[in-house]
Parts: sequence; structure tokens; C-alpha cells
Amino acid sequence: MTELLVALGSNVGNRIENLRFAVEGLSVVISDHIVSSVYTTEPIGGHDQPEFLNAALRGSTSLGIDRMFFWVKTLEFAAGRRPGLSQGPRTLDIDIISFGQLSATTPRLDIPHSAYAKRSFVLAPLADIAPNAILPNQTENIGQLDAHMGRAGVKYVYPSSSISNTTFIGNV
Ligand code: PH2
Ligand code: MG
Ligand code: MG
Repeated sequence: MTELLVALGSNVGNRIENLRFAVEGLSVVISDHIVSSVYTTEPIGGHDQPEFLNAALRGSTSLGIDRMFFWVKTLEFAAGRRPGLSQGPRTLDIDIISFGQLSATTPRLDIPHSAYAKRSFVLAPLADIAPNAILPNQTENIGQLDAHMGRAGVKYVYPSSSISNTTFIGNV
């Protein structure tokens, strides 16, 4: 089994329902998953677009990275996501932030995700569920990265239970 961290985002359509759809779909292939609180976050990336809801999920999978990636893309498509602007609006974004100790940069894969350590909308939810994790190529853990980055533009809105029926004992 491989431990993985996944970041979730949505800023089009029924955002909370899109995140719920992602958690339910991911739970088919990710066992013992726990889910962060949900945050509203100001959009990053230069486009004039609605505010995002962001969350994160942690768990274990028996899938290899290629099948995991394929499942993620399938779920995004099923949630109505279609090719669009890079950094632009999307019904559902599922980013594999880390996959065991894998370090992979290919045209398709970018793991650990190259920008996660500089994005408060990824670090804040990850800090709920994996504050002590030190990802490949980092010296600081996620809690430390989050503390240094700060949380400008990030607001707690819903507890984990709003998108998952597994219990997360933490920031509820
Ligand atoms: N995702 C992006 C681009 N910008 N901004 C916020 N706040 N949250 C996101 O999830 C996000 C973004 C591309 O995936
Ligand atoms: Mg993505
Ligand atoms: Mg993304």
C-alpha cells in the first residue's frame, strides 16, 4: 500500500457537492482516508474567476501511480471538468500532491506537486490532516511550511464532515 496526499479544489457549479463527489469517488481506491476541513480561498493564477473551495485528503492505495492518475482524471471528467485555461476556473481539480516517496517529473506527472509548498490553499487543508509529513525534496514538514506561508485569503468554512462520512478528529 502507498500513502498519498491529494488536494481538492472547485470554483464552478455546486462547489461543496463537487468536493463530496471527489471524496466519494476517491474512497473507491483509497482506504482509511481522512479529509480536511473545507476552506474558501482567493483564486491564484491571474484569471478573474470565482473564489475556490479547497480541501485535502490522505489515505492509502494499492493502485500504482498510473492507475491512480487515470482514476483522478476520470473523476474530474465525471464532475463535468473539460479542458480549459491553465490556472482557470474548474468544476473539480484533484491534484496528487505526494505518492509515497515517489519523485516524478514527466509531461504528465509532477509529484510531489511542484507548487504545493508555495500555495496556502493547498498547505492549509494539508496541515489539518498531515502536519508532520515531510514530503520528498523538503526539509520542513507541512505544518512548518503552512506556518511560514501564512493564510492570507484562506478562510475556514465547513468541517470535514460536510464532505466525508469518515471522522476527522481535529479542526471541526
Ligand atoms: N487552483 C488552480 C489555480 N488557482 N486558486 C485557489 N485559490 N485554489 C485552487 O485550487 C486553485 C487556484 C489551478 O489548479
Ligand atoms: Mg490539477
Ligand atoms: Mg491544481
